[in-house]
Amino acid sequence: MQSDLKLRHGGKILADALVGHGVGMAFGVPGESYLPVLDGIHDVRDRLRYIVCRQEGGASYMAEAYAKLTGEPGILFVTRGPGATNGAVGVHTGFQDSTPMVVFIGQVGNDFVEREAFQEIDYRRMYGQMAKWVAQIDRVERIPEYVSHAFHTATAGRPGPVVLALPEDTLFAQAAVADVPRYKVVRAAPSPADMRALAQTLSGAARPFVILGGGGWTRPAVDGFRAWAEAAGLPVGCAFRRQDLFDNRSAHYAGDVGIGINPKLAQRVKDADVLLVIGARLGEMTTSGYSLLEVPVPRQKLVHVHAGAEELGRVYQATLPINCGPVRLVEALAGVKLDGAKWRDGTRVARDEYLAWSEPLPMPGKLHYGEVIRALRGALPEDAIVAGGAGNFASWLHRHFRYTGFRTQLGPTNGSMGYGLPAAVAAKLAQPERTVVALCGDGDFLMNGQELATAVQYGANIVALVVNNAMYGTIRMHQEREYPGRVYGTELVNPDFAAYARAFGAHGETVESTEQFAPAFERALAAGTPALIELRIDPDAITPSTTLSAVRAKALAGKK
Ligand SMILES: Cc1ncc(C[n+]2csc(CCOP(=O)(O)OP(=O)(O)O)c2C)c(N)n1
Ligand SMILES: [Mg+2]
Repeated sequence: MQSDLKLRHGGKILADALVGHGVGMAFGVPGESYLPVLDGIHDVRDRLRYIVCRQEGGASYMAEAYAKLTGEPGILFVTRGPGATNGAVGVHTGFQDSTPMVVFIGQVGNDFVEREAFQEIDYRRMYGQMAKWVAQIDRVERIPEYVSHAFHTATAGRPGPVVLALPEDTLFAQAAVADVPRYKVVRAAPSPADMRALAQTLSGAARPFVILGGGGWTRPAVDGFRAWAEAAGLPVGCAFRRQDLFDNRSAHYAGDVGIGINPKLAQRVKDADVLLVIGARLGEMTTSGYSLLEVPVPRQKLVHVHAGAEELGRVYQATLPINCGPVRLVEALAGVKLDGAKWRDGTRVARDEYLAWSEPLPMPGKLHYGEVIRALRGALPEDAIVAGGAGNFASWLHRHFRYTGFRTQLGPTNGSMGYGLPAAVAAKLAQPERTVVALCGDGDFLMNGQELATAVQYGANIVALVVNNAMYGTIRMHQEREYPGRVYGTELVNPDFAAYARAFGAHGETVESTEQFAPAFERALAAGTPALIELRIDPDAITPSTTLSAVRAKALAGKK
């Protein structure tokens, strides 16, 4: 057998392994540390596209967003120390977002290791807390085994990032080794006893509420859950930045259980007698700072379904912990029939409260940003993807947009700035037939504005909306609340964003009033290039429901 195998260098063995695992796209910034990998991909470039980016922060977000959208592990290539440090932000995002990723990092050769050679870092220590597994492939013959291990680990249980360091000697060395077949996703299933207990707990409920979140969802799981929940008459909310797990147009959708939660929804969660939580970790953002449920034993009966066994009981002791992911749970739910007569009225009220909450309120200035989000609801096709970053500007999106279903939202649950633009670029590259919009803040956008070059280079015709309030508004808001009037370190002097976009070869426009938005957006969609619209909002409009001056006045009054 062995004699039939051809000698290949490590880079080629790795590239062939990726193709074997079904990888169609990888993101990265090149380095001399992994030249053999690029050479290996050169041979398979009709099947595996390496997208060259401008900064590893952008590349790592792209790999993360690609995986979040497609469910396939996101592949990132970065060079040694500087590349690995720049690329960390997307890995941290992937970890908190439970997104499967396989990150490859160039490494000094084993002949120089532990000398603090040029750009040398021990990635096992550096990435230890940000990845499910970090390893270094020290023998060329073992590349197929390590890569297979990496794909299994990234996708099994609670998905997440895996990091593999590639010493130069491993990549340049040659070996005659066999490829391995494509990885399989390992999924635990609930036991029949779990499902009987779940049915019994819900049947006894008077005020049940469901929260969906986390990773590992698929379109059939999302669709299957919706059909089941609607038949059961249950009210459903989505965890922070997971609003696309349940069609927001459904009469059973009650809103997002995240930052800036509808107070009535928060009360509903607190008052629920049974909470069915599927996939969400019940982290700080989803629990309003661990206040919706008491730590460690909630007053509500908690049915907590999570793919990571270690998450169950980590913060909250569930009445019924079930260790499985959403796919197998939804399959098993098909056998659970509930009579929802007791709670149908509650579901109707929850829906009405959501509809009222999601209507834009008046705000200062000529450009009403809430109305812009409302306009987007109507202007976008049903399967459009809206990617958002982190900052107060995103709270209008969370509150006023209606996500129509699986993977119409891309957002970082770790609240990491600079995500929207690269995520949108990756989404457009992965699924070019869909309309993709990035929603960015002025601070947020410039954390990865350079990736407009990547969008132009690959014809990823996304529309970026940049909400300009000339400040790191979120921090300014907190500053005014804690130290009113003592503004420091939060003001921004911005470039002309439209001109910036045009410098890359993208379409750029500035919008200063509500009426200007719809025609500008149409032009942006039709531009035939990536496009950017700067939205100049009144800086006083700090959240969808309050102003900066009101925050300051309240804080000052409190200090008297
Ligand atoms: C990478 C990163 N750096 C810093 C922060 C802290 N932070 C959170 S929101 C924010 C300001 C966001 O500013 P902008 O994008 O202009 O949005 P705005 O709040 O003004 O709407 C900052 C600095 C963060 N979340 N992520
Ligand atoms: Mg801002």
